[in-house]
Amino acid sequence: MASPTVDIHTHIYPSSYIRLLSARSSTPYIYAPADPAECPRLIILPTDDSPSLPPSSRGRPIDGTYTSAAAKVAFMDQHGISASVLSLANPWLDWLDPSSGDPAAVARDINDDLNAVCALHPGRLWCFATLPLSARPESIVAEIRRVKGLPFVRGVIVGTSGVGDGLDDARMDPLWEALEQEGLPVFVHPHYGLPSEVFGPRREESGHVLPLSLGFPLETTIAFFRMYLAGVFSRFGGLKVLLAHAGGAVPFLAGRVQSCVRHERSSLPALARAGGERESVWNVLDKNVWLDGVVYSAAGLRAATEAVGKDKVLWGTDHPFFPPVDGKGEGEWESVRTNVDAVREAFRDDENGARGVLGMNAIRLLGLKLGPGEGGTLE
Ligand code: 5CU
Repeated sequence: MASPTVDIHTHIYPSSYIRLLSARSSTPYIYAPADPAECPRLIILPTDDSPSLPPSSRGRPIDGTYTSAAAKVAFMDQHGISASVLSLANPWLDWLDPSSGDPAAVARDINDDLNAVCALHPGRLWCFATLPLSARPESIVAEIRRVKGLPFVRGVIVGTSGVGDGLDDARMDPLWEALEQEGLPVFVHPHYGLPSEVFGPRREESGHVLPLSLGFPLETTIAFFRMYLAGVFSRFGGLKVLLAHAGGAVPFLAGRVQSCVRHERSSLPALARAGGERESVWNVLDKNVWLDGVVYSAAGLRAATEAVGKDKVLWGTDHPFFPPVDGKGEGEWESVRTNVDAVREAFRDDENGARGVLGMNAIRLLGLKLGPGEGGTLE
């Protein structure tokens, strides 16, 4: 039997979330054109809502690939994907204003919705829950405890803003504690990118290329190293984080961060007073970090594997983003093929390593029990 293929990075907007965005008119929102023959538009990134464009051209068309479990499973069948771990796509609930509703109740609806979607395809679909990060800390922790009991939830997804000031904020500690206690891995995913000015005065000429290819992964990179510097992984030694897009530049820059930490004059006296050494970046990568394989190159995958170990890199697609550029979804998606080929090339002489990245590592990390016959056929 072929080895199973598991997609760890695949998004969906369940109906409860679509209702929320459809009721809004500022980012994030869904624009419904007056002509019902036209596709509604999903406007989630700040750069999506440019006043220079008519609303009917802003963002991207949102079709069933973003919202429907049947479309997800059709995509999986088309690509030989045995199982998928669904997550709500950005910007999650980060933007919810607690003064105009109860974020915890909204998160409960979305997580129940996600769990129900997975229940339609047992043995093929699981999910990462979303957290009501603008709710009171007790409510966020209560939702972490509650989703642990939902049969298809295998972790949570968070953006990099945390409860407002980033994932290194001490106010995140009760959340890390609960996630560590419940054994729920945390999928850290970007949304905010970098300030647009860093991309220079001609940035508009290349559209979303710089924010998506560099802004997103560098956002994740910075979020992770801020967590490291704040000692999150020393305080919560059992915390498991899965970093999106192979951790961005984390594998490449870990050594430099480690060196700068060793030489940072301002922290040397404090460390000496504390009688010790800061835990090394490499130790944290070894014990706390998993990376997805959504990096589109063998070179990137090799770096990811070097940084965290070949049993801790997990393949994914980023579906429904990056669809075929010809607008036809029926054939194989080039973005999927590129990520499969990267595994094949990086693990040319290591069939077991390839099997691990393509599926077995996810099965092990998340305790997935695939249905009979779900061997997968991705080659
Ligand atoms: O293309 C995009 O905008 C995105 C996005 O917003 N989120 C994501 O996960 N991938 C691509």
